[in-house]
Amino acid sequence: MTARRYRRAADYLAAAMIYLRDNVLLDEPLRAEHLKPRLLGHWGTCPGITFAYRGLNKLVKDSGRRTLLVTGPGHGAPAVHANLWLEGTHEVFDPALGRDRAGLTELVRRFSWPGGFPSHLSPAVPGVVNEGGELGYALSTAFGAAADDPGLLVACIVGDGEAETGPTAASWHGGTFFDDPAHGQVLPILHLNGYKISSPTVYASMADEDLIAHFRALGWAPRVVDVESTADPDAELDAALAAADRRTMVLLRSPKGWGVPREDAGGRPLEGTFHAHQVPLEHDQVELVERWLRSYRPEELSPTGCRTGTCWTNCRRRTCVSAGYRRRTGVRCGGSCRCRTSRSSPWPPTSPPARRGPPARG
Ligand SMILES: Cc1ncc(C[n+]2csc(CCOP(=O)(O)OP(=O)(O)O)c2C)c(N)n1
Ligand SMILES: [Mg+2]
Repeated sequence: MTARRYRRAADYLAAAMIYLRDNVLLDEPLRAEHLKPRLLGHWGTCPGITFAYRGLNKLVKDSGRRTLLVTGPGHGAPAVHANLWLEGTHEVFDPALGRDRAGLTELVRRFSWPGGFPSHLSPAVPGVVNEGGELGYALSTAFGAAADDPGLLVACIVGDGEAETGPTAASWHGGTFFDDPAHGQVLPILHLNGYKISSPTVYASMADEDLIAHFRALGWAPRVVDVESTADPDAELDAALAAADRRTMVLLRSPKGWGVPREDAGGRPLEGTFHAHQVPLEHDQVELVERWLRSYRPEELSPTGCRTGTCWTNCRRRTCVSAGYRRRTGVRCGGSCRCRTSRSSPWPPTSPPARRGPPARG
């Protein structure tokens, strides 16, 4: 499955989770009764999360590295569920979420539904160690997860709104202590989609060169991936992730709500604006919702044109799907214990850490 096709599947699933309780593969024309009665979710951050997630899964597959993802924008839970389903992690933990039509229907219905998945990420979701809902702690959680676990890569998506919180502003300094090989590697991905809830963000408003200078001063070596300024943004992300070392962070620019219609039926702009933050279209615009959902061509997402959903992940060219949930969720020792390897240096250290020089210019 190509990167774009994979993202198309994941983006479709995330949007379907927010909107649909029936007709989940659009086998028939969309009608109001197919929509959930209360539309509750956050679309705006989802396509960017999936963009990063797809790249990280390729990295896991290519490198075999145990990798944990800490998702700061936990309100983007539909994207994480979509990816967990596509890669097969969900079905490991819950056979009702198998990668077939029944599992897909269950996944879509369960989101934001009484007794189902909460609208935000929670520790009940496989691989999630950071509760969604209160922004600010993703990066410090990522450092905590990487501490004393030398083989672990902890990727951490930080929203540009979350990045304006005091806790996150302080957390960038965590890298100071993580040059120590006794620890895992933290790889921040600052998601610059331009907006928090309804106003622009400081970081997204800064020029690339100023952002790079700012984060270099904090000890990071930033790599910019701007999905709108390149023909193959997935390849650009793959290159950045493959070359990532302990100093690397990714500055990811993508439009808020990437993929939603440019404007609603009344001409209100959606894609790339704060209007895309939560539910971009309400019940009264069911025709536009259908057009949007069909733009992902759910009927074509299987290579054979079958409509069971299984081929989305079981096709032979699974180039971008994770090599297994244990690696993807950072699990070791069967998952139930958090055993410690012996440290290569004493803790707390008996002498102050060596001063870090500036990261190499890249
Ligand atoms: C501490 C805290 N303050 C406010 C909120 C309300 N809130 C929910 S989502 C959001 C915007 C987040 O923006 P950003 O981090 O840029 O995420 P994205 O744009 O990817 O949705 C805010 C302010 C919150 N969840 N936590
Ligand atoms: Mg944002």
